[in-house]
Amino acid sequence: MSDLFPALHTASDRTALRFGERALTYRQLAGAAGALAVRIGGASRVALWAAPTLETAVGAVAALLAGVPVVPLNPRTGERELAHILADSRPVAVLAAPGDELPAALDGLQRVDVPVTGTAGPLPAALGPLSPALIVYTSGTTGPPKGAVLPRRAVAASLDALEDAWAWTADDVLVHGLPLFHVHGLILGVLGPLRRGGEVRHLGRFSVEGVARELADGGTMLFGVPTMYHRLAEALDGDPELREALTGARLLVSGSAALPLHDHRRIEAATGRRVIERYGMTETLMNTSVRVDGPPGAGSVGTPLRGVELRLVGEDGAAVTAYDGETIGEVQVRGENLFTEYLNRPEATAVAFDGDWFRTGDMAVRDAEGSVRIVGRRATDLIKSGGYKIGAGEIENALLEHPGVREAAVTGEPDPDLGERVVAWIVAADAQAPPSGDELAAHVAAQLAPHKRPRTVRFLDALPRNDMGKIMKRALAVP
Ligand code: MCA
Ligand code: AMP
Repeated sequence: MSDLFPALHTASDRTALRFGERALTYRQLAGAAGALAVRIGGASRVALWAAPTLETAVGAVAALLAGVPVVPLNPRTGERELAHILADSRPVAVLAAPGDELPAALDGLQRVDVPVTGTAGPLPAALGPLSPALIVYTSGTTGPPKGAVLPRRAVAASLDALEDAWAWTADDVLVHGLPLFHVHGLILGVLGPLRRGGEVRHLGRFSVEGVARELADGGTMLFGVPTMYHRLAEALDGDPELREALTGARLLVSGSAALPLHDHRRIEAATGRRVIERYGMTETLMNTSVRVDGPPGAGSVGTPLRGVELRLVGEDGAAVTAYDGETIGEVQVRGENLFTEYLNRPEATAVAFDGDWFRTGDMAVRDAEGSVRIVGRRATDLIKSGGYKIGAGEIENALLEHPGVREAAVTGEPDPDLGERVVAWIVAADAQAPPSGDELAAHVAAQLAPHKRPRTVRFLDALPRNDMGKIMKRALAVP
């Protein structure tokens, strides 16, 4: 039935998916997703309304069974961003749960309600390794998000490399509350357990209580972004049940941004369990990880995963040969885990590669054991907030469309909870009557997405500019 999900052949009564009270066994999932796959078979591309529901998981599996490329949509995406994604990816239908309310922008698409019961019909036999599986939108420094085209082989290669690094098996029960429109929550967090034949329990939305409850009730693994581990670390002191639940887990994995040492240490001190970090990207899926059987590595993202070649390239364009924990270079990777292209963006795809090496834009060092430590990013105009990648340029463009804004610059500032916080620097159109910070935040949330809204808004008489008129972002600092 599927090269990606062998466990769907087994018709087993093992639980595959659990979202709160609702669950599906492998037998039920094979039926529901198989039935939907027959309905959408032959479509050129479908969108998936990726709310944190059972239907989103079934819809994604169905599209993969049918060999139909699927574009996950953040249900909170604002008007401007949604219009861009739809115009760029041109899906012919949208998969959604029967009760989901869809915005008017989707009116032109055929709506297909995702079933949670059904009987599988005939499916395409073999699909090529390079045939597109998912198109995941990701922000760059300027302009609207680009669609990373992820082939089937990248999904398989990356998930199998994680099986190797983490000894991930069908016995594992993965717990998380990640959003389902990004690689972390959807590919690792839903397709990962299904490829292993194990179970995923999704919390609907992240909460400390939900994590404690599900880990105490049979969960073996936890996935989260650093903000989630930070919130767990904050709660540990007064919460013996949480401490016990984390202590009992087989594997705690953090990714999407760097987990501060302080949080690593607090969790380890309270539970005796280390948090394992892995490093990935929408375009590359997973590149490195601390191994379950490897040396502990707080502050490190571990070694390259099986099948991933990694090099560091210095300012001079030459590969860094030192394994000294000091010499910094840009991380470049190659392997079957990579995307094939940015949809409709051949120039952007070309610049992203040096031959078959993908330039990640992340700066790192390597120690004598080959462990990688990420030390920064090439582009200052990319902000990681709560594990979401956010481009300064897209927010500036949205702010400039607000009538109360004459000039806008966006920067990231350190934030104890979110890692980085989006900060907007504004020159008001009318200095006597500037718009409020809340109004500008709501404007960005409505145009782009709530997680892209500025958390701090500062008003200036003028933005600092150099002789060429370019905004000097480095001169923008807390007044
Ligand atoms: C607030 N809200 C608003 C506004 N203000 N809505 C509209 N307009 C406004 N002005 C709403 C939000 O929608 C949300 O609603 C609620 O207020 C709280 O929003 P926010 O403050 O953003 O949430 P948070 O609680 O601070 O979120 C923290 C979080 C979240 C849960 C950690 O940042 C998160 O889920 N991060 C995960 C990101 C991720 O998965 N990244 C993976 C990409 P409501 O309360 O109803 O929700 S990276 C990746 O995939 C690579 C491959 C990798 O390496 O993993
Ligand atoms: P995205 O484009 O949203 O998939 O985010 C990918 C980026 O997240 C990478 O290029 C890194 O900058 C960052 N990232 C992911 N995992 C880690 C990690 N464990 N430590 C530091 N940065 C990370």
